[in-house]
Amino acid sequence: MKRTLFAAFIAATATLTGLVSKVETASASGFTWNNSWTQPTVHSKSQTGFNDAPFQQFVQAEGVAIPNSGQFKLDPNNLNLKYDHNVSVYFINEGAGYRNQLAFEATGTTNKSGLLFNDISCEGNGCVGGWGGNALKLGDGVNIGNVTAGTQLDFWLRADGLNRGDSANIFGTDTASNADKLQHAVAYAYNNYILLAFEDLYGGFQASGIDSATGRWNEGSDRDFNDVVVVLDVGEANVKALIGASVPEPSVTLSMFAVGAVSMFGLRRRRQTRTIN
Ligand SMILES: [Ca+2]
Ligand SMILES: [Ca+2]
Repeated sequence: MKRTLFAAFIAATATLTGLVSKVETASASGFTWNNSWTQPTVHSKSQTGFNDAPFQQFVQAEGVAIPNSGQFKLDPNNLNLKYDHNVSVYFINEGAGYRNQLAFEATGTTNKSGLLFNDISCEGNGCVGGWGGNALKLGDGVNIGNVTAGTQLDFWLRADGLNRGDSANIFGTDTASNADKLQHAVAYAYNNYILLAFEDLYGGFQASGIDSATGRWNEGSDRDFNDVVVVLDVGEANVKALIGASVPEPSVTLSMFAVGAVSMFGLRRRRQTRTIN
């Protein structure tokens, strides 16, 4: 059951990624993790006013794929900003024994990169994990400053990087850059923010042993994409532009066609019926 859901999930994502990649120009290749990066100042939600509560519904219990709950799926490798914005990233949750790290890279009219969170370990009520570290509370955020129109944002997870350093696997929002050639990030638009959720284990679902293609170990992945969950504040205008630029999947096209057909009979429906399965 889980596996079937996940297969459908990946198939749908692959379709969307394939279509969007045809108009993709910016590239994140050449990224390297810089061990001299330091943790930016972490602001609590009482300082920023950010409310993490609406996003907790998308944080999955261990081993369970993210359901379709009315959020709009985006291509995590196509997070291009059409408008300037002072960008912040908020920690939502984590369900990982690993002490993960997250970095960003901006390429385009703004070019910079850096660490977002040095130790993604959750403390307090509501944590999926809670397996040591206690570095972040729900809703904690960092600011990466102004990012100008015409910039692509990419994000990189260093899996258990706090412990493993340079020997850790690094997974990006660009699936092609990942050693196991699997998707490790999903993105959704919700409430004028972008939810980004990562899988930190190498290899396919429950795969074990050495991956002969790379010599790296498969890690029995559960592919639950709850190992690092963050929200990006890139501004409402950018989120709306990203939704508008997304190529609808066949199921979405069908539902939109159905809406059109209903409208012909004089009934009004809003575009909120766009859903993805
Ligand atoms: Ca997990
Ligand atoms: Ca996982």
